[in-house]
Amino acid sequence: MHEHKLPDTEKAVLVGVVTPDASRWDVNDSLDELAELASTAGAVVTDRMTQSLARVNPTTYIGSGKVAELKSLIGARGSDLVIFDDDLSPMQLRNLEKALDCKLLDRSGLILDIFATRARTAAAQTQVELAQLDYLRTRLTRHWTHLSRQKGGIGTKGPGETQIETDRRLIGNRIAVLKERLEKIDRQRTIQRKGRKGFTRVALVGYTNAGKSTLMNVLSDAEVFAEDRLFATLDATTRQVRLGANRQVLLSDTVGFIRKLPHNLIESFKSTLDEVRESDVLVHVIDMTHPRHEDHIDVVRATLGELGVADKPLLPVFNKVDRLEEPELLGALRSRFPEAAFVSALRGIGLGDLKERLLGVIEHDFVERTAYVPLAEWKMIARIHREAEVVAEEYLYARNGEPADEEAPEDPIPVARLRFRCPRKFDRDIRPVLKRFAGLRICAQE
Ligand SMILES: Nc1nc2c(ncn2[C@@H]2O[C@H](COP(=O)(O)OP(=O)(O)OP(=O)(O)O)[C@@H](O)[C@H]2O)c(=O)[nH]1
Ligand SMILES: [Mg+2]
Repeated sequence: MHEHKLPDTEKAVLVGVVTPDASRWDVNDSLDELAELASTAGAVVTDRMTQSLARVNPTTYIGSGKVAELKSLIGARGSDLVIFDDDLSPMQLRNLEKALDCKLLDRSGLILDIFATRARTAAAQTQVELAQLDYLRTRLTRHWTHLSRQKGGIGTKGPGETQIETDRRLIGNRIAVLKERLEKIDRQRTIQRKGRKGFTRVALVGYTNAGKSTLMNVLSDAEVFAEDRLFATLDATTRQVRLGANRQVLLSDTVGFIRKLPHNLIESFKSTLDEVRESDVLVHVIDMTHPRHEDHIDVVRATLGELGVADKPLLPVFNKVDRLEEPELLGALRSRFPEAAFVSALRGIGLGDLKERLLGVIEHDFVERTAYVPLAEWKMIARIHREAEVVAEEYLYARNGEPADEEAPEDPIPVARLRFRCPRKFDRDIRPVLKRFAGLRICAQE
């Protein structure tokens, strides 16, 4: 429905390397995902080529014999492009281009390309273009083309051919313009977010295609674009959701994660990902029917770590139970993740339990406090308003401790009594500071 017309699809060869490095994925799993990314970008994968190496070849990624083999394969198939499973260094890229004389893409380039075709809002487009330019800056070569440009699809406002051909300085200028535009968007978003103070904020996170947007839709009656394609969502959407009789939260849906999400993408998606950083609680949506869901969980955790939010309270939600083919898996996951919810966002199964568990996480991680703060300490009062949910506030007069001189007591000072709800972490931070005012004695009302 939202799809633009795809002209002739391009034929792609995928290339991956098997190394003894245990931290790497199995090459076939990795190429499966790369193939999925390639088809999302509009290419058809005709062949896969892998090589076992002690380590990735620093000059040509694969060995020279394999390069020759790849070249004849390209000739025989009439391939349009080669996609490498790892990111190529500018040197590898130059050497491979010389040897293969074919269009080349690497994992990051492909992901950036998909982002470019999917970006719909001005903010997402600016963020993607910035990431693309940053990435392209070191890779300006003749055959380094992006799929989206050929499709002439949505979001092709990325770096056009002419700019690539002109020179890096132009790119530098453009980057400066985009950064400025992003800063402006950032400021607007910060203002918007300020208006949401007082609500508990929950962010949906998870691997791409896990079902975050579908869950968002079913929980909030929102109309968020969900599709069986990678990176359907690039922009954060926020909706109000009722969890219990008198408990509303703000739920945000945001961009999905993937293994090796390019660094410059994380960097430029800062303002979108702020939604995750500033939330109180995370809901981690996992497609339990995906054969690699365990790896997906690890990738999401690592990405959350990179975003600096690894210690936020988190509710795991295993999705797509309706499609589960191995019933044993359900039992195994339930015992490993006793706190998790098991749902089908699509069929609306398990949503009541999910809401209850989410409420439990929220209640568990928030405390209610009362504090007296002199009005002169307005910065402290402002901080509490900013970071906590102030439930009640009143103004009184108080004296500091017992009067030193009974005959001539000091004048009372105006203080605020604040009752607020806050995350435990904020409570820990602010308690020692509030101790300073522990000696305040409220004066009897005159
Ligand atoms: N069978 C089944 N399919 C589901 C369920 N939830 C989501 N899906 C499907 O999974 C696909 C991806 O769903 P989305 O909601 O777009 O996933 P997402 O996590 O938002 O993906 P990105 O925005 O790409 O990160 C869609 O085709 C959904 O219809 C479910 O509970 N059961
Ligand atoms: Mg989505």
